[in-house]
Amino acid sequence: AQVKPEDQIKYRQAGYSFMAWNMGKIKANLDGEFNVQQVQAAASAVAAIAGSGMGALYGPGTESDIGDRKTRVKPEAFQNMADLGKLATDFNAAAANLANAAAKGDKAAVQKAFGETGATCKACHDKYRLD
Ligand code: ASC
Repeated sequence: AQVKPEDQIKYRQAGYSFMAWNMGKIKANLDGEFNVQQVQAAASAVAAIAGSGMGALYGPGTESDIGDRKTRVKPEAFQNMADLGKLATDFNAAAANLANAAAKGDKAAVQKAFGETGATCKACHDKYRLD
């Protein structure tokens, strides 16, 4: 099914926003009381979205402002789709590892995997996100 460019942007932004909420919950659990069920639910959500094929949401026409909807993806990301795909694969692997650590209920492992996951978020932001 064809997804309109403005909808691709909307869906990908929703995905990142929802992951950010869940990453924030994991951070709060690492900084405070560790509620293993909340961490598992949050990590599962992040891993599921990371593995949901969001690359399909970077199609033609999604590289610039469309109507009143803005995107912070740098234009050069669309000239480097293979590199973007590699960054996404790294993120997906780290998120899966985070979900595995959470499933074990191992706080130290979650701490490590959370840091590694955040590093893969940042790698893409530094290269391909405006601001
Ligand atoms: C988050 C979030 C990000 C990443 C990034 C990691 O929780 O919203 O964008 O982690 O800050 O450096």
